[in-house]
Amino acid sequence: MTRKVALVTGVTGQDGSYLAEFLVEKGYQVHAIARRTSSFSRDRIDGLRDRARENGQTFELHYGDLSDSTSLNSIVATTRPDELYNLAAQSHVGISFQQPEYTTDVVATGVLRLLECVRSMGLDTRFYQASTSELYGAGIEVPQSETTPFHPLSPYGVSKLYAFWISKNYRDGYGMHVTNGILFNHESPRRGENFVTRKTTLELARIRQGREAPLRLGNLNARRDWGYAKDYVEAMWLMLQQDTPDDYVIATGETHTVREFVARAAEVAGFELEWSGEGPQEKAHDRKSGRLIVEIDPAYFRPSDVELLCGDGSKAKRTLGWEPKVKFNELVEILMKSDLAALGLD
Ligand code: NAP
Ligand code: G4F
Repeated sequence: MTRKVALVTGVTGQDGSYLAEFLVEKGYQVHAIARRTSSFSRDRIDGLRDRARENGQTFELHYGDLSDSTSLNSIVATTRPDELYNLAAQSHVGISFQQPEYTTDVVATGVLRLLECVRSMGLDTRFYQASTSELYGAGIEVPQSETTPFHPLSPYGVSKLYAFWISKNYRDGYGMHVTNGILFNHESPRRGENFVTRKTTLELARIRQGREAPLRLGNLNARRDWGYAKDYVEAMWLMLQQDTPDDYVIATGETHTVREFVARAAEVAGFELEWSGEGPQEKAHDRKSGRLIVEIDPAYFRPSDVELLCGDGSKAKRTLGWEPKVKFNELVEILMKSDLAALGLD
C-alpha cells in the first residue's frame, strides 16, 4: 500500500509539531517546512525524525519560507503532497500591530503563494488553511458559527480574512479541495511563551519558585473560548478526510475571561488571589502571604482588542464527529502543572 504524503508548514510551532506527530503515527510520509532562523527553534520537534525512522516512518524537514515562492514551489514540486496543512504564520495578534506589513505578507500573501503552487502544478492536493476566530473580531453574534459575519480588529485578523477568502476563492473558482478550519484559541504546554495563557502559567511557576513577581498583563476582561491543541489537530485531519471541502468552526462552546484563567492557574499553583482596584490600577495579591502576584501593564493593551469569543462547534460535531475532550478547568491544570513540573515543583 502506498503511503499518503502530507506537507506541513509551521511545523516548529505549537500546532505544527502536534500535527506532524499525529500524521507520523497515522502512517503518513510527513514533509515539513521550517524557515531559517538565526538561533535554532526546533525544540517542539526534536527527535521526531529519529522516532519516525525507528518505526519505519518518514518525517523530513525542508527549508522554506511563506514569503519566498521559489522555496515553496520547489518543495511542493518535489513532495507532491496528498494533503497540505498550512499552519505557518506570524500568529501573535499584539505583535501584528507593530509589524503589520510583514504580517500581511506571511499571513495573507503567503497563503496565495502556496495555493498557486498547487494550482499551477495541477496537483490533486487537499489543502487545509489555518483560519481563526480572530475573523469574528467585533463579535456581531454570540456564539460564533460558520455563518456569523466577520469583522476583524487587527492587522493579523485582517490578513487572516484575506487568507480565508482567497482559500474559498480557489475552492469555488478552480474546484480545488481547500478547507478553512476556523479554530478558536487552543493552548498546550507547547504554546508560545508570549501568549496570555502560557505567559501566565510560566510566570506563576517562577513566582512559586520564589523568583521576582509580579505577573504583568494587559486586558483582563477579554473572553476567550480556550481548547486543547492536541484535540484541535485531530479536527484538522478529519476536515481533510471529507470528500467535499468546506469551512468548520472548532471550539469548546465555553468562554472565560483572562482574569478567570489567571485565577484558576494561580489556584493550581497554590495561590489564592484577592483582586483590588479597577482598570490599569487593578491588582491581585496572594491572600496568605500578602505578596503582589498580578498587576496591569498598559504596554500590553492593544489598539483594538477582541472582547468576546465563544464558538458554536455543532457543524464539526455533526459532520466530522469531532468534539473537544479537554475543557477549561482541565486545560488550565495541564498548562500550570507542566510549568510547575519543569521547575521541579508540583
Ligand atoms: P505558532 O506556535 O506561532 O507557530 C507558527 C509557525 O509558523 C512556526 O512554526 C513559525 O516558525 C512558522 N512561521 C512563521 N513565519 C513563517 C514564515 N515566514 N515562513 C514559514 N514559517 C513561518 O502558531 P500556532 O499556535 O501553532 O498556530 C498555528 C496556525 O494556526 C497559525 O497560522 C495561527 O495563526 C493559526 N491559529 C492559531 C490558533 C491558536 O489558538 N493557537 C487559533 C486559530 C488559528 P518559527 O518557529 O521559525 O517561528
Ligand atoms: O493569548 P493572546 O495573545 O491570544 P489572541 O490574541 O486571542 O490570539 C490567539 O488566538 C487566536 C484565535 O482566536 C489566534 F488566531 C492567534 O494566532 C493567537 O493564537 O491574547 C488573548 C487575550 C487578548 O485579549 C489579550 O489582549 O489576552 C489579552 N492579554 C492580556 N494580557 C494578553 C496579555 N495577551 C498577551 N499575549 N499578553 C499579555 O500580557
